[in-house]
Amino acid sequence: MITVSARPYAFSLDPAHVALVVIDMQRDFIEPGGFGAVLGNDVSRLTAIIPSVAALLSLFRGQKLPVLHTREAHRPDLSDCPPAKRLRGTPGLRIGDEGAMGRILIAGEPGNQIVPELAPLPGEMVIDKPGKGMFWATDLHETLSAKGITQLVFAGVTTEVCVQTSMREANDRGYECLLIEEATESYFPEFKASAIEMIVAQGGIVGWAARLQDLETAFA
Ligand code: TIU
Repeated sequence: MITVSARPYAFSLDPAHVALVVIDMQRDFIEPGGFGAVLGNDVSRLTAIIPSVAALLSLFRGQKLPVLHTREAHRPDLSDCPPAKRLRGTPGLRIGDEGAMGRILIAGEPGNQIVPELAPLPGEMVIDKPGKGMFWATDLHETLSAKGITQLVFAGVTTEVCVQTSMREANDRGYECLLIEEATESYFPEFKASAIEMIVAQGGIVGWAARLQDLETAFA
């Protein structure tokens, strides 16, 4: 076991049963012209965490620990996109519409690719998920269970939407979850801060949070 300084208390990381999960670091959320932008967000905040996520990926790859990437992605025929999701709000473009990086949030389109700096390596898991949470309508729990993975270290975007939803889903399925603070971001800084506090409150009701440096120190 490796002890990681964390909140609300130290995280006992088990290298034999841990995986890194990088949530939705796809161009749709990180670059102008994608889903994040058409929802009215300034996407530049999210670009800033790419070096921290890259450092976290290097740490796991260097230790030969498993890595999982997710993408929020819908089928081209939109059969996995509920109208309640597609018709929500008044965005300039909706899911499935043609945007600056191809069809918005559709699997296989340029905007749906993970940013090149964080591209998955051969052998790393890549899960397309139609929901905000990574277990909804995916076979991920079976995949992780088959590999004996019981702990998940989280990074990615956005903190209070897909990251927190995925952490909550994972927590209910019995995984121990650790969020790396510099490797996650929100379009709204106050939401990021609040989401982290919600996760670690009440003795870690959803999980733990740690600084990247604390994880690097623990592995050194
Ligand atoms: N809009 C927003 O903050 N997030 C999403 O729509 N998806 C993810 O968080 N990936």
